[in-house]
Amino acid sequence: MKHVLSISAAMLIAMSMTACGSNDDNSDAAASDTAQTNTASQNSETGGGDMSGGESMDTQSSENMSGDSSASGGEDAMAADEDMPKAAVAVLHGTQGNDDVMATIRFTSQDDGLAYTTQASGLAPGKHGYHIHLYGDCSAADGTSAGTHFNLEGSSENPPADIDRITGDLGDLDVGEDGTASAKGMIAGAKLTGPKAIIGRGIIIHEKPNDPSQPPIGAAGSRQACGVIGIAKPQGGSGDSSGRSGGAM
Ligand SMILES: [Cu+2]
Repeated sequence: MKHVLSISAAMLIAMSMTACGSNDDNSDAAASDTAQTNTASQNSETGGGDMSGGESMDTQSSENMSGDSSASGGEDAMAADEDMPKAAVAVLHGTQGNDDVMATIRFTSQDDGLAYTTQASGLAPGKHGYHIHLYGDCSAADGTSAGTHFNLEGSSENPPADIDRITGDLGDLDVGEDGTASAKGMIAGAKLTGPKAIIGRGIIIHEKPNDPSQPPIGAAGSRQACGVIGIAKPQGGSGDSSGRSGGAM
């Protein structure tokens, strides 16, 4: 009994030393790192293995991070071609009150723009306008956080007064009686990278069709689904170098 008590007391002391070491981190990082390492190895002998594991992981990861950051400057300028975006995807979820709506839109790079295919479900039958919006932000329950339409030609927030087209337009989804729709299209001039990149932007499906007489927004009504465009793995075929692994999808 006495023996157990003395071990527990030793562990308590060791743990309190560790706690002090952690608190000292800010005042003298190098010195307290050394002290922590010593304390940690003592703990592991008396059963404090979890703590020593965690601390040595911390030390390693901070070393790795500093190593990466010093090397990344050169790598950024020469990103491997296989890592460059070749396809993009947006998965849309219904906004508040439209819980059944789902849609997936896939983009692939073409010489003159981006081709896209759309699959949607859970929508009311009829036509629904949908667009690329300025922000990839679906945090608002009604989708308004995605901002206005993304204008590939000039300002999105302040398009010219005489503009005669609907900006960011992906067309109208023609939804059948079963609530589903599929569509294909092309956005001329859009890219996956650079100033006209759509990756990181938002996509909104609206309750109503576009009204061509009301550019640049199209007055398609409330926002029923919202998603963010992200980099996608290329899907087989069409000459991409990673086609050999496309079968895994
Ligand atoms: Cu829209």
